[in-house]
Amino acid sequence: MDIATVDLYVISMPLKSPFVTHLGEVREREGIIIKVTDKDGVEGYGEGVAFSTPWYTEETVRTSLHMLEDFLIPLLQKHPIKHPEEAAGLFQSIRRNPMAKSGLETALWDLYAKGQGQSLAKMIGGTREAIASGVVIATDTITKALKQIEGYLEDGYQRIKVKINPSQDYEFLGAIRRHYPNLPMIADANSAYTLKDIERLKALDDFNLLMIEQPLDHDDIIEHAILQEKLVTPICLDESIVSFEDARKAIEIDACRVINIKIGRVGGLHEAIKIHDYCYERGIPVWCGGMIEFGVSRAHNIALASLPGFTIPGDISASSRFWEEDIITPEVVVKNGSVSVPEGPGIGFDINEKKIRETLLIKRSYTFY
Ligand code: OSB
Ligand code: MG
Repeated sequence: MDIATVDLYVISMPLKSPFVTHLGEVREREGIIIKVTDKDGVEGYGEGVAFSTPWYTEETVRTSLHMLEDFLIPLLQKHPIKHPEEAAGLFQSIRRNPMAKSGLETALWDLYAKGQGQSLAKMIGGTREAIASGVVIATDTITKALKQIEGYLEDGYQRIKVKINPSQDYEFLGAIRRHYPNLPMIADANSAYTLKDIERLKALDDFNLLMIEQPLDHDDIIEHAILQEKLVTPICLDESIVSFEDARKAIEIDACRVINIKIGRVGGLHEAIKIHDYCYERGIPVWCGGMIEFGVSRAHNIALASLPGFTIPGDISASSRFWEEDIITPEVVVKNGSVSVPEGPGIGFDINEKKIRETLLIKRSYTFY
């Protein structure tokens, strides 16, 4: 891979409506778009998905920028690679910071696939032409939740995920279930509970949930295993899985029966595929999580979710779920509950350069010699 330049674009865009969880609200989304250009002028795009503040994981936009410009890009300048598979190994000398690594690594995957004239989905072994789409309800009243669900079901989404916490769970999910007895539904707690809440969590078995996502703390996999033993509802881990090794250990001790894979959270496409392959061999279902992301990350998610083990609809919604106008063209659209997997080279979407310019906060460029 003959890299000529790497460009970083920090952008910021307001969400159409606030994304509310017990951890706080997201109203404005900052993100880092990473462009890698090779000496033939081929461009690959990745997205750094850390948030402005460390509410979901410890990374932020600023820490990602620091990692990229002071460590990851210099490492790539010093050690040229032949294939994107090599990036994850190269970045191992830098501890953690998976979202910063993933932003650059995914750009390299897009660049390589484009250089080969092949779609990224095909290149990584994707087998689907379309992927099933789900959507997240992140709001604080039952009235608002029911109204949003009605709209999303009209749009065709195949399953919903509802954010819960100890002051918004049994009654909230019960109200939704009464309106929609058969709707495939996930409850995501983002670590709002502890093992002291075991009776509260057992009560949620009443609602025939597809799964409960990350009920306990981000590093409580032992406690998740204790909880899983007591629940009928499968536990899905999100925050607890930041590497392949985490996934392997969690499965080994039965801390979860489903895994939400996010490319950024696990440090890149290579690691995400490794987790997929491990789970696929063992019959553990996986699905692709979301990060309130822009179109570049959404496009990488689509490629990932085309792998055969992604059997549950992911948090892969249309661009219009969050944005008035996305930074890719065409935008991601949901038709009959599905998103089609593009066949064009790389991620299969173009960059909406006008939108990048309009939302740009910081631009940095690095030349490779
Ligand atoms: O816990 O899955 C999560 C968004 C931001 C941070 C964490 C989570 C989420 C979501 C997915 O729930 C939202 C989306 O569809 O992008
Ligand atoms: Mg989650």
